[in-house]
Amino acid sequence: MIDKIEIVVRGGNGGDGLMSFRREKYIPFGGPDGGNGGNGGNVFIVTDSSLLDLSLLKQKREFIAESGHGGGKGSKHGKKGMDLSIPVPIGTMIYIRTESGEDKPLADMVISGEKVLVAKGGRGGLGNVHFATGANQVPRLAGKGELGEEYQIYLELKLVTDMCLIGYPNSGKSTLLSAITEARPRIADYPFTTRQPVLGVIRGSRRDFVVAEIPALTKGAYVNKGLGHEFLRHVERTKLLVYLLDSASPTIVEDFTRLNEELATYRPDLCQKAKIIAVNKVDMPQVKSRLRDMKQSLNHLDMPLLFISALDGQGITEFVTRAIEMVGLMSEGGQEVSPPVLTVFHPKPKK
Ligand SMILES: Nc1nc2c(ncn2[C@@H]2O[C@H](COP(=O)(O)OP(=O)(O)OP(=O)(O)O)[C@@H](O)[C@H]2O)c(=O)[nH]1
Ligand SMILES: [Mg+2]
Repeated sequence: MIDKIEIVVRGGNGGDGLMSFRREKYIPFGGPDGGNGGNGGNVFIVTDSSLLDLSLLKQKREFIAESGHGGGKGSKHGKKGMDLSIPVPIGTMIYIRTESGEDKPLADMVISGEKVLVAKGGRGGLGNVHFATGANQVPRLAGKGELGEEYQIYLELKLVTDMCLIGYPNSGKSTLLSAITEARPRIADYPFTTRQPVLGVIRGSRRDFVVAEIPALTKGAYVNKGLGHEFLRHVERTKLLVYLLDSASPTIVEDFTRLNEELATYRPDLCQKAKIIAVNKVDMPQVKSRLRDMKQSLNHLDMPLLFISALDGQGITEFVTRAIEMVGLMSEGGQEVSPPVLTVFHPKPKK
């Protein structure tokens, strides 16, 4: 998954104005008739809900809109250059690099079809028709088209999902994701099988729900140990955190507490999100005798608690129903963390 990328955007140059004079039979001094050049095309960034990451932009790092056409004879305006739209997934944050090398936030694209102007095309030059005055009826000059704006843009994706599956390595996140969605991540009994976030969709009757598996957290993920830290930012905009615990672990309550601490250290407000605990692998024979004790000790946490087996399907229907219900409640109740309000920044174009 490509979730960070740097690109260069350039508006099209303005077309040049034309210097020309009307020359026709029987009209000996026809006067100036050079038209204006067309404006250069603009570059926009547009959200496309069918995209999951920024990989579409990997091959081509420079995006240049079409230049305006030159002005024509007979005071004809040159054609405007075509605009260029760069598609990005929902959840993309746009930063623009200033001359001092700082990345300033420009927009946070959280709505489908949202469009932001990132580089304006240059204005077309004036044709010599515009320079005619009483004193100068034969203007031998015309305007050159302006250069389009050029910027270096940094794009960073922060997934916008309904729920994120988080947990320690091997807890069964990928198995659960493949049990509840059509996603088919790699499943294996060694740690860190999943090295990138994986998305899946639960098809609901009224709407679909996007589920992400976040690569496993380890102790110290927030200080960049293991893979977790790199991907914790994808948790920021989810509605529901699913803590997936391995029932075979002898320290299941501590597992939860440590996971929670890991998130809190990264960003304290993450702990305020709605949470559900799913205890996985309850099909394992050695777990069955411990289930009652486990239930009792986890009940103290006072949180929605479900016992499941992602492998044989036990408790999965209840889990999905409960999770969707919680996500639905949040969408209606407005508990959802609203996207940060960013100031729209319009730097001066490069000279
Ligand atoms: N018995 C049993 N095994 C399970 C269950 N869920 C997952 N497993 C097994 O646990 C191992 C790890 O499963 P994954 O789904 O890859 O776990 P993960 O959390 O995605 O692992 P990482 O991506 O490495 O963090 C695999 O061998 C699975 O077959 C379950 O409900 N019961
Ligand atoms: Mg996995």
